[in-house]
Amino acid sequence: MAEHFHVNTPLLECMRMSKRLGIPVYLKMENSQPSGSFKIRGIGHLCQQLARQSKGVVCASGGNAGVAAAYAARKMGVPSTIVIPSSSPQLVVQRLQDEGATVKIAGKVWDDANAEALRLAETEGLTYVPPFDHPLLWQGHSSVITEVAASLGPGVKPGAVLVAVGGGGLLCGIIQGLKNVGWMDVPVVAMETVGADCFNAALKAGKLVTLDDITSEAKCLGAKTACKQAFEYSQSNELNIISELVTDQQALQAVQTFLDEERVLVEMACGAALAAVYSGLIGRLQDEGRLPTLSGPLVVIVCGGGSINLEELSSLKHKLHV
Ligand code: PLV
Repeated sequence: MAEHFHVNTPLLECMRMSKRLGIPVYLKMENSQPSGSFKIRGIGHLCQQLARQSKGVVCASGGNAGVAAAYAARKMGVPSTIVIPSSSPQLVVQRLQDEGATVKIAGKVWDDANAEALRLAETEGLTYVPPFDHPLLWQGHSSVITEVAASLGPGVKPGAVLVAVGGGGLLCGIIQGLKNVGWMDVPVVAMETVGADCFNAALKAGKLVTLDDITSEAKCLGAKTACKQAFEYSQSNELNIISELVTDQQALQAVQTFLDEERVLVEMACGAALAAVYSGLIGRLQDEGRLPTLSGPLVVIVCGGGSINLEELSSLKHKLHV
């Protein structure tokens, strides 16, 4: 068996974004992972640690965690059951089935699907694979920063890292990675969409909060409650985590600009991070002094996502009037 399931992804200099911002911008291309998103880093690691002897894994997912779990399970010769909410697009079902997963649809949003996955783990004796809240996931995700450090080479440190937040698993992995390579002082800009903003809401409230509903179309950011570790990091004086929101329209516009300029199609969850560049937010944060003048390149985690194709893109454009 391969040592791990993820691949070492390219770190690409992005001339168009660099020109826009007037600073070097690098793209960490997690969309090119075998499962289509960064999720395979953490989930692959967790499955290798916890599911080798398993009679089956079960994962609740907006889409990408499920594809990663199904991919890892297939490679390990273990059956997988993936529970998704009815809000996930139909194309996700097909992708999961292509990976050999048994797909169940439960509830309207991820939290509903998760309740069903936990029930199945209990009643059927399956190994539960959490999509964002587990130290093994964060450890797996942290490899993204180790790779960035290796690609940038000695003496080059990012000015900031730009990342999307759903339940906060990727954010925790990034922070862990920054700690591992001694880059604790690098600010992290953590992006969500309005209506899938559990992390931002927690920061505003000064404690974890559970959203009433997910009203954003960025369904893969749609956890109602952020993980505790992400919130705790946000409260640490040693770290600089800047939480910001964009609208669904801005996230979708960013998906389209990225497709047009970089010829890569990503889903809205990733568009939320890209929108920080295209909407001028990064520049604004610098003008307001909330983000220090960047002493190194901006590293954008292109988290990817498979819940999109041309049909889904045009349906989202129609729905959001973009
Ligand atoms: N998506 C999770 C949680 O959904 C899932 O089940 O796939 N970018 C993409 C493309 C994602 O798929 C996700 C998470 C994120 C960003 C955010 O990552 P997180 O949850 O670790 O903050 C409800």
